[in-house]
Amino acid sequence: MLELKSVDYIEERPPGGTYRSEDYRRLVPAGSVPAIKINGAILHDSDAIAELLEDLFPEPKMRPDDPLERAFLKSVTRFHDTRLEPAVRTLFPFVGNAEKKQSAALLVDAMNRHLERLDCLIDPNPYLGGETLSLADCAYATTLFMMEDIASCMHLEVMFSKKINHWRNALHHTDVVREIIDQNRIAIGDWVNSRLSPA
Ligand SMILES: N[C@@H](CCC(=O)N[C@@H](CS)C(=O)NCC(=O)O)C(=O)O
Repeated sequence: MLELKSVDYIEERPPGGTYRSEDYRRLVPAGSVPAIKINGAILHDSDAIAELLEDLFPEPKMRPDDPLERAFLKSVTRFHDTRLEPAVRTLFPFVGNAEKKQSAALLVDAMNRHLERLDCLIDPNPYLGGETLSLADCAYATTLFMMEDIASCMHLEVMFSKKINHWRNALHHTDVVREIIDQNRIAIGDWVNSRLSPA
């Protein structure tokens, strides 16, 4: 969103190198990444950060005025934050753990069931809110690629419907979004490799 809204920012790693460090907890009491320091305040959670950025930097507009449309897109973002992304995170401990492939397969199945529900929920054209990107699209952009990269390194398949694939391609064909997705994929690839062949 910072890139899409052409906001200047500096990206930093958590002090101490990890969100688990005491220094990071002192700075960000919730202890999660991402967090942002803005106008002297610290805020965690992507969704809260995205809403604030939309309020402070309204151009380009990424949240509709119509109450029902706005609430619908919020519900789609919440589906990401409370269902799909947590399902992806359950796979992380299995990367580089070949003997646990059966358990990982069950978790990928669960992830695929969430994708089926998402397919019924949304009707992107080409984005979730229509012709322009919305906050809800931002929630999904990297996750829709990360889940495939993580599953495929365990030789497991993510089942994207035609509708979701079409939307995923539209996101990847959007310049700023593609750059962020591709950077994220490189970082995920490095992490996967470090798990597959630890130094
Ligand atoms: N939906 C949250 C998820 C953030 C999240 O869980 N981040 C992970 C690292 S990628 C984390 O900080 N985990 C540590 C924790 O939550 O205590 C967001 O986007 O801010």
